[in-house]
Amino acid sequence: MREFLKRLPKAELHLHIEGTLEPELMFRLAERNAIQLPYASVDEARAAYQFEDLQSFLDVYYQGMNVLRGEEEFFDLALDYLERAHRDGVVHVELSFDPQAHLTRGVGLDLQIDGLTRAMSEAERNWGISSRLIMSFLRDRSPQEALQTLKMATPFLDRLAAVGLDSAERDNPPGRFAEVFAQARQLGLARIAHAGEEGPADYIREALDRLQVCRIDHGVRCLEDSALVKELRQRRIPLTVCPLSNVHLKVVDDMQEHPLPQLLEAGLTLTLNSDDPAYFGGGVLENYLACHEAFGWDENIFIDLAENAIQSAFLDEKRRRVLL
Ligand code: ES4
Ligand code: ZN
Repeated sequence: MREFLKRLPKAELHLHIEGTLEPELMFRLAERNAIQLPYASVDEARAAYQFEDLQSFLDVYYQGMNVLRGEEEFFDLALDYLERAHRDGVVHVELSFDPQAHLTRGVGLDLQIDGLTRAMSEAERNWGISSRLIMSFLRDRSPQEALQTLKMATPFLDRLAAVGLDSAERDNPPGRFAEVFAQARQLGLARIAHAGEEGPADYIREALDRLQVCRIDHGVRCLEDSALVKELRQRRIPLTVCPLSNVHLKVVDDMQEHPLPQLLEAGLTLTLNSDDPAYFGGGVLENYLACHEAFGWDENIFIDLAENAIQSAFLDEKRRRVLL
């Protein structure tokens, strides 16, 4: 099965590029910039990746990205990840980044976007892997800051596929960001949002109604609202589900308890993704394999899920046809 899943052309739609920072690269970049890390070794860093919930992960995640200081670090981060993705049989990636987490550390938006997009071009040249960039707003910071960030992104709009919404979900409903999402829409940007991971099903509805998103990141808690499930099914709204992330952040107790079989039974448009592969036990291939092991899914189910991702991607129709 591993060989089959590896060869299956996969697209990854839910990936935080800062969450691909493996401890080995973290140590290299720390050395380059003479930064003191809170870990004595790569092994000690890995051992610290034990989380109780989303917030306890986010604390470690924001700490880790402190080694990203300039264009070169964003380039190294993205190229390192895209090479691993290519080796796992990933043919297209939509990578999110969190500009506010870097702007607040004094790293300019131009450096972030230049480094990431230079790596994306090089990866396409080297390995034929295509990729798009998604700019995410941090929902645990103010809507005003998100508006400023969108304004700063004006010179780079042609390099963005969409805007997203991430970070601590609880008590940060999507509606707070209605204005910035409306402006993004005016600018011609597609919209997605994390919803229904730790937050309630209501946040999924709110993201659909008030942010006009075309995809939901996670969305696993939609099952708590049958009318919402019906709407998601009828509108074929893709859910970018991240099973290993859900286990590591204790959204579910273990893979056996994951609601993916019910989501599939409900006729929803599902995709499998890694979220933060350096922190949650592996990339998109490991997530496919974990589903095979937990649910006994056969090849046909994975063919459908991989096709869902390609159909749901921000791709021009020519590239989509090549990938299907
Ligand atoms: C994130 Cl809400 C969430 N989940 C996983 N990774 C993240 N990175 C930023 N926000
Ligand atoms: Zn995520």
